[in-house]
Amino acid sequence: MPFFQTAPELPHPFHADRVLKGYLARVLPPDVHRAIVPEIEAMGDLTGGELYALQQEDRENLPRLVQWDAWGNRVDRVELTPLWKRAQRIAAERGLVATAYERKHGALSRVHQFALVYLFHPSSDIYTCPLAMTDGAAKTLITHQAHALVERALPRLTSRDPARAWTSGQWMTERTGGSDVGTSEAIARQVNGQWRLDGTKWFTSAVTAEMALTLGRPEGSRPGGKGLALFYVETHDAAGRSLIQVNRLKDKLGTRKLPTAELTLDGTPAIPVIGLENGVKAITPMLTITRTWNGICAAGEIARAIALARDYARRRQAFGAALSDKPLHVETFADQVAEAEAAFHLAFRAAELLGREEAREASAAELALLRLVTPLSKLGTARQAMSIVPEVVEVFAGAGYVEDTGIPRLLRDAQVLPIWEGTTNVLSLDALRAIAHGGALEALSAEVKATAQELRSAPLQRVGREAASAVDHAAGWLQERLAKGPAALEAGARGVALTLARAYSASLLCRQAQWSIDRERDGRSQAAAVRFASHGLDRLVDGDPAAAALADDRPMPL
Ligand code: MFK
Repeated sequence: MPFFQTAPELPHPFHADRVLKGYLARVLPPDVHRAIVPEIEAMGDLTGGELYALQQEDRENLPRLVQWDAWGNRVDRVELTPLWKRAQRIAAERGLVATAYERKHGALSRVHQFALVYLFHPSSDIYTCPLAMTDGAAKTLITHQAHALVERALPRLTSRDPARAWTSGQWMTERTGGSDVGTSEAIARQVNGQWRLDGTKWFTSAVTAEMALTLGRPEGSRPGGKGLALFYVETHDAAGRSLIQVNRLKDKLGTRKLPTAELTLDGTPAIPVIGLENGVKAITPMLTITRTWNGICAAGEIARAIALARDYARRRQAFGAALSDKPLHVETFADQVAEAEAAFHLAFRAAELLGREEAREASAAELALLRLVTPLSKLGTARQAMSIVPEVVEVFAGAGYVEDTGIPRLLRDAQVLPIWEGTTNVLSLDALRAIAHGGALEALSAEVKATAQELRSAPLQRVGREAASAVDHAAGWLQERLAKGPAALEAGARGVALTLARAYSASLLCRQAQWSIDRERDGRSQAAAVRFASHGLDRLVDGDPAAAALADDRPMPL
């Protein structure tokens, strides 16, 4: 009988997820836990069963842009993959956006919502992108009290009825790039009292959305982000005709089921959301939401990668034993598991704080903390996905490099996480912006120190102290760099952001680990905390005068 390797089997995404179950058991009061967990468990049934199977079957399908109908009419219709069509229904019916706005569980409603999203994401072929945008659009319209738009769009954006539900797009990126959005060139003109947009949006979220939030510069306005205005756009008129031209779908490295488009606005009707200036600032509520989704989705994708690799390692026989019994595999894989557990807690802490803000239960310190934890969670978890997922692919070795195992998708889809919604460097600068507002670093430091005080297990106490000392080091470093000027500060921004992200993750993981020791008599979270800290929390780097010579290959006299 010739040898055939056994394929990995996905364990139940909820039942097999010790980290998610333990977290929910700790943070949810018993009545909320009883109410929510069956729903989350059911999402696990779906995402590990029907959706996962469909994802494998659907592997080679791609969305298709149909620009013209048989009679020469420009239609710009996108034909979706079967999984996306199914995901549309599930997302509405299971309230993946609605849960946050129904707010059945007060400040814990975001934890409720994001536990569902965390399980849904890895089997959704990135249907979470339009959902994140939809959530961000709802939040932005509410924040700006754009009453007429809230009345028109919110019931759709938060509907549980698939026939009524809308998704929103976010069109920020132009040919000038997705980071320095203030350079956007789209022009807004008022014609007979109606605002209209002209320009090219170069990299949009899913173009299947019924509406979008976008930026345009009212004619004659000043340059930069302050001269832009935030607009609400619907993509079709009442007769169903497209109000935008879809030039092409992007041919991307990953997220290939997601119909990201390049489009032209040619007199597209638009409604200002809040005034006619400060558009960049006006769209930031959307960024807060989509960055939180990014962190949760990174944690979900990492969990999927770990679950598949763990299962495979138990099946794979090599050199006379299962891979899961090989000491070197065990060492290297445990490193990834520890990083994954830390990433989970950072992502969910952002969700907790957001929920507290929305339920108006957040203190001033928590509000400042939310502003900092949002970029930290986005950038920290995205970088962790980029280190963990390639290691997981390596566990599968050659099989992980072969498309029909489904493993390469994990790698491709992870690579987007540190890119969209702000790169690691852009978000590191955003973290400095958050710190400059005041109160955020102080709140983070106070929380990390309070946690360190509460820990009773000696190994956790050591990690707790290390986290506190990394935060102190970052705070001292910032003071010192402030005195040296903006270039010195900017050069070290990533080091500061990663240090804070890692130290805060370690502290959050310690809190969970102490609970797990006390309540579950389980040492795995403690082991994860110790191992995570052993990878180093402090990522601060001293300025290197040779950096420009190396980066730009300039001559460097000795
Ligand atoms: C699962 C997830 C799915 C995701 C799918 C994504 C598909 C879509 C594809 C894309 O479009 S990806 C590209 C997304 N682009 C970004 O996320 C933007 C990245 N760039 C930034 O975030 C820059 O930092 C920023 C554009 C905001 C910088 O622009 P400016 O004009 O230099 O901003 P400035 O002057 O620093 O800030 C303007 C105001 O906004 C300031 O307030 P004040 O005027 O009161 O001083 C800032 O404090 C405020 N602000 C900036 N960032 C903020 C913020 N406020 C709150 N939160 C923030 N994050």
